[in-house]
Amino acid sequence: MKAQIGVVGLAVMGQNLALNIARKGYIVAVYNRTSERTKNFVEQRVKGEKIVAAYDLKSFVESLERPRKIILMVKAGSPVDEMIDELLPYLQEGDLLIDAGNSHYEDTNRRLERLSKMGILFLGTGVSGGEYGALHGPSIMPGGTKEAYKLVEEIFLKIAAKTEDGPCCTYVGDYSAGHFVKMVHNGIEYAIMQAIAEVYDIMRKVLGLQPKEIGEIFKKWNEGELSSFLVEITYKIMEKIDEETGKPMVDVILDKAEQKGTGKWTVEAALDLGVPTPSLNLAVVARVLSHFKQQRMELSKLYWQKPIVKADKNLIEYLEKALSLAMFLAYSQGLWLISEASKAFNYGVNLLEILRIWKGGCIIRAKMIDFLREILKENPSNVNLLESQKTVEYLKPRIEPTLKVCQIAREAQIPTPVLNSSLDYLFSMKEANLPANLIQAQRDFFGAHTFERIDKPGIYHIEWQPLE
Ligand code: NBP
Repeated sequence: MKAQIGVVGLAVMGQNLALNIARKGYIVAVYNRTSERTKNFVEQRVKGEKIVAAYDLKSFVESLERPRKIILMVKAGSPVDEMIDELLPYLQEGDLLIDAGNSHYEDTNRRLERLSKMGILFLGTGVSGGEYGALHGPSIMPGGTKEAYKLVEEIFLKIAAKTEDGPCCTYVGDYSAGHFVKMVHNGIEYAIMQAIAEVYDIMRKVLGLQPKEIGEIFKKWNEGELSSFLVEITYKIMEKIDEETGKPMVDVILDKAEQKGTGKWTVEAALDLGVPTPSLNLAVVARVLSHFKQQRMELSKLYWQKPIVKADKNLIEYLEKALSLAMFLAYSQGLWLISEASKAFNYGVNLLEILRIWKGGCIIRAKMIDFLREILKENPSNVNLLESQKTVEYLKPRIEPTLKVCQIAREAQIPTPVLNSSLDYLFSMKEANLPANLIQAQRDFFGAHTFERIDKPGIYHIEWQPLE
């Protein structure tokens, strides 16, 4: 019997995805560039699942039923192109390639165009949930043609995470919609992670709490409105002890945050499309800045001064509110970006569906998503969630506590880029009069860039000073 689907790339994601599919009753063919990895996988992890290992691409492709369905789970970037080039000689019209890695959406468009000319179907598919999700149920975001999606819909729905609102997989939209949405998912993830880290930092430096105590607070928060995967793993991280030193694990980890690109791409896309996503932007900047460890250590001596640490008895409560405000705004900025991209690139994305498939399996799954869906359901065309009365009622009481948190952090000289930028975003968006009038005047002064007036239509330029 032929295999019903193939997986190329057997690093953490590919292995777990292949096992997940096989455990749902499908026959899965697997291939990896380095045969050693395939061998180890089959010997160590395959236990009775119907997994057929191939050690050359020809026999891998030949082991698949037609039309062939092949999931590529290789490193994003040139490895995807190389794999496609190597597979092409063995493929036939109507076969389907699914790029399930974190590819850049523009690469996906390019690959789609190239492959469609050859009659090969292609799905740019975002998969979130890490290795655990890949094995037990990820959130799956496929984009491309509906025809291509239909070929794998049954398998995807079976392997996806399940919530009371159904499997966490939906046809996201045309072209590179799947990879765009996954990219923004990661951008939101960066912002929420950074906001949590800032809250943790304040608990340590202002309140002098130990990781175990902080873990207890996050654990409690995880039972309330902040209930989410990222808050859950945070309390588990706080509880973890390093076996070598006996210290909290978090205290032996170097404070340099890595990134693989999706956060940066989100910010680039947002700037290109003209959508303000400051919380997401600052989360990327915070990771970049963290890399200057040596400089930070030297500068900390040069600028050292005893910080004014003003604890407030309600600080924990304020922190909870500040984190919920930052989380909400990270989602709302990301959703706005997706909706603008959907218009610009003709994706046809349904934001309610995106939120539904983010309810389970993925890294940004959170109780708050139900609330976001409620807001969006009232008016699905209202892509800027800030305009909803429900949002106003939610955010208004959180402004004061967030402000208090930011003020305390300022006084203690603790950086809070995402908490601050979330507030600044809200303050800017709800400000009827921004000082952009002065920017326009400056531009016109030095570059004759013109400006509009508030009292009559038209484009104006004045002589700000004699030219001589
Ligand atoms: P990696 O991103 O670490 O990639 C390793 C895999 O790519 C191996 O199978 C490797 O084969 C293969 N590969 C490379 Br590298 N260069 C290749 C080439 N030129 N031709 C063929 N194969 C090549 O694996 P991963 O962490 O499992 O992630 C896979 C994809 O899923 C990535 O795009 C990633 O961004 C995305 N993703 C990862 C996670 C996560 O939690 N890790 C979550 C969601 C999405 P080899 O064994 O021969 O070196």
